[in-house]
Amino acid sequence: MARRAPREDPTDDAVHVGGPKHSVAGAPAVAKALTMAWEQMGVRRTALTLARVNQDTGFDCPGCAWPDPDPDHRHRAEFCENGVKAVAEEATLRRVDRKFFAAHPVAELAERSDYWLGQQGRLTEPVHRAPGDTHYRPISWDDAFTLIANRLHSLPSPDAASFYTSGRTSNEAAFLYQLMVRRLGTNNLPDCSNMCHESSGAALSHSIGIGKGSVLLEDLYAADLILVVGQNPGTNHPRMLTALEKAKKAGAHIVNVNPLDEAGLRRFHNPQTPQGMVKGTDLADELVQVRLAGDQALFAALARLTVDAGAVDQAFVSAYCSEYEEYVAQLQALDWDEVLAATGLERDQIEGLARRYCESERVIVCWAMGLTQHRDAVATIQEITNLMLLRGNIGKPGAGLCPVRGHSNVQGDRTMGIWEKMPAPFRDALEKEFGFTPPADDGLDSVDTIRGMRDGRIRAFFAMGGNFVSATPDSEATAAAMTGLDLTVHVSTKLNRSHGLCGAESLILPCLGRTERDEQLSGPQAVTVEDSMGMVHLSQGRLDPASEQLLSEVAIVTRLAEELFPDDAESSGDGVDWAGMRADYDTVRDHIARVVPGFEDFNTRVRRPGGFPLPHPPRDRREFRTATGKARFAVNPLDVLTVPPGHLLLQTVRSHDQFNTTIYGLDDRYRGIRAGRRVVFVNRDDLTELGLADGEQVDLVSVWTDGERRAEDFRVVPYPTARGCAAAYFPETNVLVPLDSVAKVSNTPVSKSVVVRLERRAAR
Ligand SMILES: Nc1nc2c(c(=O)[nH]1)N[C@H]1C(S)=C(S)[C@@H](COP(=O)(O)OP(=O)(O)OC[C@H]3O[C@@H](n4cnc5c(=O)[nH]c(N)nc54)[C@H](O)[C@@H]3O)O[C@H]1N2
Ligand SMILES: Nc1nc2c(c(=O)[nH]1)N[C@H]1C(S)=C(S)[C@@H](COP(=O)(O)OP(=O)(O)OC[C@H]3O[C@@H](n4cnc5c(=O)[nH]c(N)nc54)[C@H](O)[C@@H]3O)O[C@H]1N2
Ligand code: SF4
Ligand SMILES: [Mo]
Repeated sequence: MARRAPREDPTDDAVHVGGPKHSVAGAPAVAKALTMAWEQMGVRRTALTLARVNQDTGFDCPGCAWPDPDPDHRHRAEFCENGVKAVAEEATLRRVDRKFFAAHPVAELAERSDYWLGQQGRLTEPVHRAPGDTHYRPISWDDAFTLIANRLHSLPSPDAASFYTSGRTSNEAAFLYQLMVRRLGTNNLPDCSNMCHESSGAALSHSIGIGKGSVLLEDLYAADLILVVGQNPGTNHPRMLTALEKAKKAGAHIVNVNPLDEAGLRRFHNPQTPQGMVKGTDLADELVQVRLAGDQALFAALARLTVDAGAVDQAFVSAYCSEYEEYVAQLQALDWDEVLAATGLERDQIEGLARRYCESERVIVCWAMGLTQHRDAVATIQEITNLMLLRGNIGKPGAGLCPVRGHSNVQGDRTMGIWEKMPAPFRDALEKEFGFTPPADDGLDSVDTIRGMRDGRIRAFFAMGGNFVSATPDSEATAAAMTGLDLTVHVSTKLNRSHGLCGAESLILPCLGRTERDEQLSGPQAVTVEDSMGMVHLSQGRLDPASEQLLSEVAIVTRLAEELFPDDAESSGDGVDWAGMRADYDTVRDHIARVVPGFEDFNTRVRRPGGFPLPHPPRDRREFRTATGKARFAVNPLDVLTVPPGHLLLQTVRSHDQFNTTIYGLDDRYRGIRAGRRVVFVNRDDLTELGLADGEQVDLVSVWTDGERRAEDFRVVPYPTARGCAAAYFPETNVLVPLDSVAKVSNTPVSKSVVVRLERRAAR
């Protein structure tokens, strides 16, 4: 099959609704993935590239952060449908060149959808839009670096710039990037984590002393009970289904806690085995169809029932935990009417689940965005942790907490110091290693960066990957803030809306992707990544770069740093040797080994097959480095979210054909949607109550203290979701999420419980 030209956006009336699927993966998934790959890269390149995904000597899948099995247990095809799409999106043969930029003014790019922009192909050379100019025009790398350095140096203070990171950046590039930014003098290092698992990190750091999950892949196979809460792995972590299938065969009971009965957790046809293709396995034994934002109440009720049943592991609690008495006192005040209203569940079902929890010796709770993007996300995750502590479900095989991360290296970027809140030990280690004093004050996260742009405190924005304008809340306000800046710089592989909605002066710096060969002075380079379970391993691309002009992210950072800090190049011996680190990434890893705990002997250990695990004190030896030196029961009062009559709670989710703001296609196969994205899923009974019919077109209007926001023209789809709840896709609905609607403590945008009403559109 020849590669096809990019498709245009179809009209909204093309959308086809077929109802949710009852089984997933299997032959249709393989067929769909290969068709998309062939369209983008042709047959030969597809075969060559896929043979190397997630293999020991290949590259890490640029999709999600789900871990790979150890090398002895890997299949020849160790990837999923959505991994293939992610690879095809990057390894595409389509190109955006100077003719493209001459033909499409910035004003036009600002109007295009992320789908259309992504379809144009890979960026091939650096481009610059001068202030007042209508177009991006080619610029040499040297001129680009000189210009950016001059602009950054002429800011009133380093804190007038903000440096974003998306989670695909390698450990090496991330480490150098934060080093450059801190050497410049600011901690303004927002990242996609701020919108993603920040709530998990904040909750777990307080409760167990480390912001990462405590579960390894083999633990899943030893669990008696696995709760999958607020997560849609069939779409977003497809190989997790393989792991759940194995867990199930080993005897685990699986419960899906979700307002939507996601097809991925129903029946799974494993494409890696012939039996799987034919028979399939029913994954979830039970659906707990909780109302949006009802999980804190649910888990508090489970904890109360555990205490009442006398099922607390007193030995564990007294040896390892603090604040137990305060916590139990609070549980005594639990109000069942409040629990039933918040969860929308029957008391029987909660009691049944509590019994199963108390009878299970080894329990794992997995979660993703369904928990983290709510106002009380941190309290909710702490409530889950409380429940798990009651029965010692941490630090033993087959049990633990498992936040499932999004971007393939989002966890690693944080480990490398991409964080606006710089911990003192990290700062001291940087100072000792590189001989300068990093800034001490906290910087701005993603939401505060937008506020800073809006208020004029931020004048320049630099992005290491990602699509800030589309991924962040309150799209209109954010776009206005971004276009009001003096300078925006985007290090990117593909075009997206942030390139059109840019500052007065703007640069796009095209970089290598995971799949591509990275040659430096000392020869071909590999980079490293950390998966969701804290395993660090190598990734080496082998494809010819999309253009000879592309630089690696490491090269871009180090060359810009040389322009920013010309004194470092003087061989006085005490500056940072940027050129040396660029020439040989082993040198970067030697620095990391001395700065970041857990990376001792990095270069040797990462070359072992499968890489190495990072230490996790609660998992490894039940050691909790919290403020009390013990695992902490967190006491958080219940504050149930109320919705005014005639309104619904809207969650914004991913379709099966997208990776965040990258839209691969317009179908959501498992939810029965084809050829369109402007749909809103609503419970049939709610539709009846609201006087709306299947297929009607509505505007979604969100209500917030500062006024209303509107997303126009969505088709109503009756769907089995919890009562009072609705769902629609992001980024189209980000316009509805108010900038000030953020989770307590973590400051994460509340993208999963937006109060909306549906307004019928006048008949057309
Ligand atoms: N193919 C593909 N893979 C991806 C991504 C992608 O876009 N496409 N994105 C990556 C990234 S960055 C991330 S963070 C992950 C995201 O992975 P997910 O978190 O699985 O992604 P979402 O689509 O946001 O789905 C949220 C799920 O939580 C449920 N949910 C929402 N609110 C609640 C609630 O209040 N309670 C409960 N119990 N459930 C709730 C929703 O119904 C939905 O099933 O996926 C990663 N992997
Ligand atoms: N309403 C709503 N909003 C959300 C969410 C939600 O559930 N609902 N989810 C949030 C979550 S969990 C996340 S993680 C964020 C995601 O926010 P981001 O990480 O900012 O967004 P992405 O869409 O993943 O970024 C895609 C862009 O990254 C660039 N890119 C791809 N690969 C590479 C690479 O190797 N190097 C470089 N330099 N660039 C590359 C491409 O140019 C591409 O256009 O969105 C958040 N926004
Ligand atoms: S599960 Fe995630 S990491 Fe694994 S192949 Fe699929 S997209 Fe890639
Ligand atoms: Mo994410």
